Amino acid sequence: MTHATDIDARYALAKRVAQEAARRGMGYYQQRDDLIVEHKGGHRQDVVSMADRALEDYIRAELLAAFPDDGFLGEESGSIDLDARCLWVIDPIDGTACFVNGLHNWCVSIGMLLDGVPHIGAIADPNHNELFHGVRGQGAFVNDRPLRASEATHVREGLLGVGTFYARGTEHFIPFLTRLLGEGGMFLRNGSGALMTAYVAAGRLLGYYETLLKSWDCAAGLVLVAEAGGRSNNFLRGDGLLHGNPYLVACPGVYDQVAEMIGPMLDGDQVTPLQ
Ligand code: 2AM
Ligand code: CA
Repeated sequence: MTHATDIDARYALAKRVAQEAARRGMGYYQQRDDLIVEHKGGHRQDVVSMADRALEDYIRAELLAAFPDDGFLGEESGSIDLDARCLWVIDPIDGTACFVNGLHNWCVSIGMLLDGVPHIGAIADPNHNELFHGVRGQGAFVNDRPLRASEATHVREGLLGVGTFYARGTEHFIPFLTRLLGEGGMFLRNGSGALMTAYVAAGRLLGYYETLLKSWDCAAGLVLVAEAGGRSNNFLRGDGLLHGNPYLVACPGVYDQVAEMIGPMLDGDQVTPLQ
């Protein structure tokens, strides 16, 4: 049985570990010329470094030392007990391509699902000294400030975060961009799905669309968007937890407009995983 106090303790832990992992990440970032970078699946943009692996090991050890019966899913090391009621879903560095190239758009993302629903989120961005955090039903914050999604009612009122990978780029992404620009909208891609999700919760972006995102990139951010009054698609449907799905988060006033630009694949049948 998971009691309310357990949620409080996990929330405090998520914030502390995200901050400490981000602090350690900064150490690697400042020495990034010494990092050996590998390219996953032969794709130049899909990279992993020793920093990713070391930070994931640290995060997994801290979380499971405090809550040994919890489940765990991480980008770099795989899963432990996916059927546990409390399942941590983490990305040690989201925005690795930025990280290895000296661009400041990367963060540590720690989410926790309770009975399959995103419940706790902590996203630490050490380059801007921002910790985005929240708990389902208890609000979401950046540092001490409450998060609120934008009140815009049309895409032309702000910026939309976007992202895509490989094959799906030509299949879905270009037609989507054509529609967005046709409506007077404009896009931004910063390379970190977790940060762009946090920016939707903060009202800085109107929304964020990714043709296929992975669960560790958004498990934390989905809590923040819900608590900030934003909307999201049914991202975790099918085996979205393990293989990802198309992803949309947006303020309530533009969600339907953007969903229409994406078309039925947003909440359609399971997409074929890449690679
Ligand atoms: P990463 O930096 O943790 O790899 C930006 O568009 C987002 O795409 C980032 O959150 C990035 O996460 C993610 N990403 C990287 N490689 C991917 C892949 N092969 N499939 C889906 N998303 C990916
Ligand atoms: Ca990552």
